Amino acid sequence: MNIISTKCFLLSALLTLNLTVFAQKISLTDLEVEHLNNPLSVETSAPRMSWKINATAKETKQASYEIRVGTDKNEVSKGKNIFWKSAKNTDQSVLIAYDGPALESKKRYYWQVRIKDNHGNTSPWSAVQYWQTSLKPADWTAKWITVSGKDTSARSPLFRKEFSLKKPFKSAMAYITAKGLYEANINGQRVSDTYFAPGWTSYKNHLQYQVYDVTAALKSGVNALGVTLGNGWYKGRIGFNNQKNFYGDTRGLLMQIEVEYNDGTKETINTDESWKYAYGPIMASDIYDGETYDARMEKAGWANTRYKEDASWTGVGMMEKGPERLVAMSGPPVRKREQFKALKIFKTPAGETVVDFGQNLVGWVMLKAKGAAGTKITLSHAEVLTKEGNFYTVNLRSAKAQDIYILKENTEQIFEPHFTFQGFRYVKVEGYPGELKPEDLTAVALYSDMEVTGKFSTSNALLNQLQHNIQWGQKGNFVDVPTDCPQRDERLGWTGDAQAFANTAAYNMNVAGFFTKWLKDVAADQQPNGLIPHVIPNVLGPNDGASAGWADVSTIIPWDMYVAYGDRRILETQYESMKKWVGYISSVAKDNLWNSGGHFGDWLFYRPDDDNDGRAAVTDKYLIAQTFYAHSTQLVINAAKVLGKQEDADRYAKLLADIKAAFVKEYLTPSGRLVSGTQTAYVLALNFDMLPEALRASSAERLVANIQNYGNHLTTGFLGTPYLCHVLTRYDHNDVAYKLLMQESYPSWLYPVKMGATTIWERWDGIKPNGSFQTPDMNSYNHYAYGAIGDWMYRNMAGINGDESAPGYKKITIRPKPGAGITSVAGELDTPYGLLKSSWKIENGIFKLDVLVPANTTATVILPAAELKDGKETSNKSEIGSGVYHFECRMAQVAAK
Ligand code: RAM
Repeated sequence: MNIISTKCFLLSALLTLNLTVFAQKISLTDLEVEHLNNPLSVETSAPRMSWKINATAKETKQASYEIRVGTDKNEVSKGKNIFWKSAKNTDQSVLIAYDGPALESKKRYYWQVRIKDNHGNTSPWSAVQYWQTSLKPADWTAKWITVSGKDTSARSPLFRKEFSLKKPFKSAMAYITAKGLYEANINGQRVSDTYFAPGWTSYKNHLQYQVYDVTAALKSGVNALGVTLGNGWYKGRIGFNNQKNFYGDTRGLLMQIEVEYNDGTKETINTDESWKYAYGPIMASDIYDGETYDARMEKAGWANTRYKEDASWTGVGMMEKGPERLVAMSGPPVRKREQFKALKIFKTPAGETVVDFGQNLVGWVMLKAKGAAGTKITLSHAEVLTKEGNFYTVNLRSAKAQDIYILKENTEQIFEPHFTFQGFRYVKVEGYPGELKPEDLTAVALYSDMEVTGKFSTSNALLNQLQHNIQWGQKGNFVDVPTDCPQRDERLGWTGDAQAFANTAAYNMNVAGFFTKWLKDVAADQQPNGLIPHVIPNVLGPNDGASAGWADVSTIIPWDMYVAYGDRRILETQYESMKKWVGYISSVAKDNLWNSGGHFGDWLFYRPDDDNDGRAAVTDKYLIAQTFYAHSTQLVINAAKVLGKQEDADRYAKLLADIKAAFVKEYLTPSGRLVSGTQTAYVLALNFDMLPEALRASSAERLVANIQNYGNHLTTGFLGTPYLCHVLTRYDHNDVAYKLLMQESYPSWLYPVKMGATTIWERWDGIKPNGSFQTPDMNSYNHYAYGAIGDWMYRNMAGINGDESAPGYKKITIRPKPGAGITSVAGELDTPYGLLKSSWKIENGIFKLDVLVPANTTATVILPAAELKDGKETSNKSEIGSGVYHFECRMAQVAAK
């Protein structure tokens, strides 16, 4: 080609490029399979694909899609060798199930999608994405290995093996799991940036394994594998009864690396009799107590090749396969997230050296130190200081929460623990050689790596801090399972807390995968008679369960996830468990009344110390139980309808009518008073529609009167709190809901904020107004349950609402309800369809709302008053499609309402 024709060619290429760009009015982003980006361990035979549509035109909807799947990336992108394709005229773009020929195990499938929209635009084919299928049981050829003899040492064993790859290879996958926790290395490098693998599940039922693409970590020739094991949840201390070895007394490792050579042949490297082990520098490690690391015991280069010292290592012991089922990991892994510099280092009145990181967080401290060999540095963790300013750990109960580092010879080292995490804002440092400087410490937050989906801010700084505290309560307690607290000798998957917070959690972050994983354990640990344990995974007694509002997690969270993510399969998978739970209640109920068994009731409700006036807000526990009996039954009806099980729906509808009738007979006086006159009683009765229609408005008045009687304070505990403001708003007392929200004195959401909280507290008065602490027996400063108000803030302040009839935000309602003199709110939610925004401000008496509606959805916008267009007022309700919109209305009208 001569120069001129090259130029012409370039010009025409550019033109084509420009034209294509111009023509691309729609494109596809955020492609996912089973809620994950290119997942490596998909267990289902019908993986579901989702995509989001980027569109410039308003009112864009998908008219049709075309998906193609194959096993070769290049060919898929050229449309060749496609073994499943699907083209449908539909606006479904979330969770489309693969429906082709049976998938092979441990194989990567590539896929691509393009769509047409309602305006006649066609998107280009999306980038090629993939999912990889999990192993079938017969694929496991590795053997379980452990130490030789009994596994009684507190130290962490290091397992090691070298092997050689003799030919050029194209791919290598590692499949790893452990009893205990593992940290795996290849050629001296961690195989991944994830922590606390294999995660915590109901180990006796199933144990997760992880899949890593280790192609880049391996090399031709000799390679080394090195894996450290820790006790973790499996063998370490678990629960408040000082249990050890709960799941088993022997740590074990199962690892299989499958290499595919360029010539198509394969080789597998397994854990087996050929491995060796020795004890390393982790002298003791336990989730509650912390870790002791003696750098003098390090074995330099042990996880790499050319480590000759392993001549003196011991041959491993072999372990029988247990009864557990190995399952592919389905939720997000734990990763390192935010890091915090030391804000200040100071001496307490007691003379201790303490570091303040400014945020109560969950994770650990990375410590830089240099000193004489044998120097012992102890880091202790605490959430709060006493009113005198001293380091306070009594509320950690028996959890030592201490990391101890013993230095080797005078070289600078950076320490961090491996198999433990602590909940802390302050760290006490003892034994540090030389002067401790802020740059010697970094606090690292670790939690399940969920994508942040929600943003919420207002013109009020205290509310913004509350939202911050809610988010940090979530971060600290979503460490592989949803826990009540992250710091004391507990840290358990308390079901009541999880159900109270699930909706708020789903606004803040994408928790679909996280809860899908945990719900499997809810079903796995459910007793054959339907009883749901108090904590999941269950480490209490098998029959410690069936508490109203706790066990109902089995119906509540599946439904919440269905509504938030449009995930019908969660309902399908959990449906039997949901029914079994309602079946359990029916089996213990008499005349349709659930009035037996032990219940936590409205846990941690308002209760003054010296209660001569009888102001404690005690709600009859069986009254509460009856409302949750109804709620769970209602959710089974909802699920039955979604799943097309009409007979079930009818049967449970009949049951529900009986449950409500029994409630009215037992707990409501003819004039409309509940036998417990508490806020929680009215809130639950109203929220779950327990009362005859005619009495609802007056009951809401009683609720308001009660709130006023406490000087506009809430008195609710774990069960009433999540619904309190919702009920007030629903029954036209939005102003009272705002009064509760804005209340700054105890008990209220903003009281802890005023007291300097950076997370949500377990109790309304974790720190009392005089600076003293609540009982150390149970006083966590990082407990998300009361953070459930976040759901109301997103729904009513930002106005962002989904719709049960078209879940996953396919249909949206934007209905902001301003109040309390707040002049602006900005809300965002990255829905399964894309980004949704709803932000408003009030200027010169005009309420101004800006909205972004994602493509392929529709929204109903309901303004607080009639819309103001060209100086004229029209309806306050509009139906819109995707795009950016602006609305205005007069605030005077709102105030007049
Ligand atoms: C304590 C915690 C937890 C709660 C149970 C009933 O362990 O407060 O959050 O769910 O009690």
